[in-house]
Amino acid sequence: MSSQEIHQLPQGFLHGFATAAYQIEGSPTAVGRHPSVWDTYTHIPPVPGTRPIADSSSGDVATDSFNRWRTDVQLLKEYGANAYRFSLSWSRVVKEDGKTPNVEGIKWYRAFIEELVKEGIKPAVTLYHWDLPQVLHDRYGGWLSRDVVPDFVSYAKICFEAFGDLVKHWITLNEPWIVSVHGYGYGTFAPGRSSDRTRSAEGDSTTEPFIVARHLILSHAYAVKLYRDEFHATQGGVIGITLDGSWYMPYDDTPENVEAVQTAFDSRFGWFADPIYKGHYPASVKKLIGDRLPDFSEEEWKVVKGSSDFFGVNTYTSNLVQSGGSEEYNGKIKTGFIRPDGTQLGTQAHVSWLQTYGPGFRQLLGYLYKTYKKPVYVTENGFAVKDENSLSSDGDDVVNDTDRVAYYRDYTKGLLEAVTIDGVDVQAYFAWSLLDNFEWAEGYRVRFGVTYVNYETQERRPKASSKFLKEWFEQHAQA
Ligand code: GBH
Repeated sequence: MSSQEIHQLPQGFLHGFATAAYQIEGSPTAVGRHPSVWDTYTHIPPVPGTRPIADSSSGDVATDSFNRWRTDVQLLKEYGANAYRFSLSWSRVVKEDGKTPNVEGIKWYRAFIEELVKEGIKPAVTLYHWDLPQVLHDRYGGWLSRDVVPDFVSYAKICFEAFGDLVKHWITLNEPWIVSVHGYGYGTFAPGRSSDRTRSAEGDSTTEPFIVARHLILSHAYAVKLYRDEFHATQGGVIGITLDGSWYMPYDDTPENVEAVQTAFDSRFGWFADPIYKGHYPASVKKLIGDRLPDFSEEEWKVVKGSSDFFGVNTYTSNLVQSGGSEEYNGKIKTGFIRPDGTQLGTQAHVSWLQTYGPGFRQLLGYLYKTYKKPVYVTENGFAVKDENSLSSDGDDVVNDTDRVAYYRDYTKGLLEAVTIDGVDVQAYFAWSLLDNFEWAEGYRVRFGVTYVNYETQERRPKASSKFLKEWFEQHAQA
């Protein structure tokens, strides 16, 4: 390989790792933090006797990153990251009234962000990664009420004021589809509302996810408006949203299955992305949800349309799509990994929803760029190795994460081809995750980290995948 052929990622490309507050911080009452809906959900099951979390755990300790943050910054340095995506805990940043700045909490984040910057690591900050202050849920139903919009905007304002001199990359919301559907449809994530009475005592899965989605979109859009009106001129950063989804391909070439692919994209991405980047809902979503899909006023549409500087995407896998599913959040399509000839897309992860398929990643990057015409930020991408959690923490097997290395080899190849061959404007890549951590409803049974965490001692051990990415960043990103 000649020297011209390496360093193909564009100047200024952000490369690093991602985490989220509730999954790593622990210390739920330190520096004036108060409960979020995830504290409540993990401690009080929505229906007595049910187990919302597979191993009955919580984020009370997690990776203890509230105390071990200097170690985490050193890991980032060691891995050659020039950026770190993490989220702020809303209930550490504001007081228990849900509004007033919490000086102690802000001071803690400020010290952390200063350390990152000092080490040459750019902070990419997510304002909301699923941890709504419980007080706002109790006061007016949280995301179910439009009252959440001014509260989110005032929280965002506190963050721009406190950290905006150092933070130049803001992500308003992480995966609003998941918040809406898992939180208020299936009831498998906090606050655990669902029509399924074996999961939840309250909720209406046929309407609530759509109402919640509307308030998420408005909260995002008005926070962006505030940033652009009052902070951008002096702080000069960018702000956008992160959506999640997969690359969808037809199971076979029947017209129904080919059409189902577009419906899959519309339901997973378009429900949020079309309003934000195009200023209208996708036709297939409108048709399917009808008048349960709440519209925006003319004034709101003006704020929503164009409210993201980039397309943030969390993506892990690809799916083969068939028509004829029953579930409307997904556009009534069926997804799978097995082709008609019986072969599967790639290596199966420990979680059922994930198989390795790098070519689909390349295709997805191209699709999002072509469809939404914004620079793409890959804000999460990663793999959970099968049975990794049953390995002994003392042995070397836990750091020899061969399937994760193979995954990253395949996906970084897809990324590079998207950039250099397809001409896709990708400007960031964050691997999920810096550390093994609290994997929501799976608890600590599922590990996504490039660093092994021994949950008894909190010892961190770099896995082979961290070394692979370090070398890949060195070879492909410009200094
Ligand atoms: C990301 O979501 C999250 O942003 C991150 O916090 C998380 O740790 C990471 O994924 C790894 O899971 O069990 O069949 O109902 C990615 C979207 C949402 C995909 C939840 C899997 C559960 C599918 N994920 N979903 S299922």
